[in-house]
Amino acid sequence: MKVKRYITKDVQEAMIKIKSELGRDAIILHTRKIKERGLKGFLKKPLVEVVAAVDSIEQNNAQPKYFVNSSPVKQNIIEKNKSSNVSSYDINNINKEIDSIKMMLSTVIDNMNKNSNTNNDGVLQKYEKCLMDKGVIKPVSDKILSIVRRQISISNENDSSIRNALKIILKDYLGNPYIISNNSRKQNVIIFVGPTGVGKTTTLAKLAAKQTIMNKRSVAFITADTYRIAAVDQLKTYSEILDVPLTVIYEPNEVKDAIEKYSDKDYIFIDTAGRNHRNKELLKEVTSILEYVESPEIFLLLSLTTSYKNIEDIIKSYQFLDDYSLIFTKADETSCFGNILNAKFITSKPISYLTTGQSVPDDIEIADIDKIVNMFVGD
Ligand SMILES: Nc1nc2c(ncn2[C@@H]2O[C@H](COP(=O)(O)OP(=O)(O)OP(=O)(O)O)[C@@H](O)[C@H]2O)c(=O)[nH]1
Ligand SMILES: [Mg+2]
Repeated sequence: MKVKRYITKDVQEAMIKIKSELGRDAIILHTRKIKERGLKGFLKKPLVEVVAAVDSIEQNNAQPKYFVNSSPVKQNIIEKNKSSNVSSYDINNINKEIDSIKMMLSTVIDNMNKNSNTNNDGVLQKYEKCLMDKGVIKPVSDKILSIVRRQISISNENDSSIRNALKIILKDYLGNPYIISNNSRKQNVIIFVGPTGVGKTTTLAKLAAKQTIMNKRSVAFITADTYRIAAVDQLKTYSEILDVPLTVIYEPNEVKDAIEKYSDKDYIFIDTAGRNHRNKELLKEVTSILEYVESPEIFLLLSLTTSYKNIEDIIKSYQFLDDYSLIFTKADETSCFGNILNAKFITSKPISYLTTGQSVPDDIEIADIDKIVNMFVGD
């Protein structure tokens, strides 16, 4: 190892000398500014001291290597210097310089990350607005966007890659739709609950019609809605059109016999009276009916025209239900689909169907998750 000290007017001059004298494998061990002593030195520009080293001198036209690397190289130099005449003072200085370069590099990387996150944040804010304009509440959009933020890389992502990440996350968040079971070996008992006028009876008729007309399955209706005179008539009309038997029950315990009566049917659809969700006594009726039904599939219906506050209250009032799926009605009457994400956030229950009009049986579709995601962040 040859170590040489150069004192020149600037670093460039030192490099030229090092290059010509020590060759391209030379490493810079140390640089500092120095001033000549006395008045002369005070008046003159400072000089530069550069200490360079090389294992063996090579061709003169070679480039010197700058020593700005991390620990393995540092270790390498220390190893090499063990057998050389570089003093421990020089090695300490090298270590200090490496540590300060490392600090500088990490500051530069931090700043790069900050800049790219700021750029990503601009795009994310746009999508936050998109979600909130559609009625998604802040905690839900924060939750979703924080996942996006974690998943996109530190580099400056473009709009379409952020949107794709958001789509994947929304899809994952919404999960797979739950559709009424198609188990031909067992009887499927399906019960519809929800607030007044949400579309329970109409939705029941739509789903029953699909089973009987399209799937050629046998169906029966039970209604516990004797609260309004017209309610029985409404379901009776559908039962006649679809040629499906109907039993009206006046007390919850009567549901047991009615189910037994239809033991030969593939599907039994049970309609319940729409109840003011703020009246807990009235809601108990649903609990009582459920006591007599063995493993029913329960659907809670929510209208997409309902405000978030009311959706939240409705969901809370049906907390007594263990397991259910969500049907969103009246999707045709709004462009605010935020409550789909909000309801999912509060309940974590599967989404089943969306109803899209008054027409029986056509205006219903299985929740198409891709379509829902596109409603929020479509192209
Ligand atoms: N626009 C629109 N109207 C709907 C939809 N579903 C149901 N309706 C209408 O909403 C009104 C109430 O529907 P019902 O099926 O009687 O609602 P319900 O929940 O059974 O009502 P109650 O039994 O009184 O609690 C009717 O006029 C339906 O035609 C839908 O998807 N879109
Ligand atoms: Mg009804």
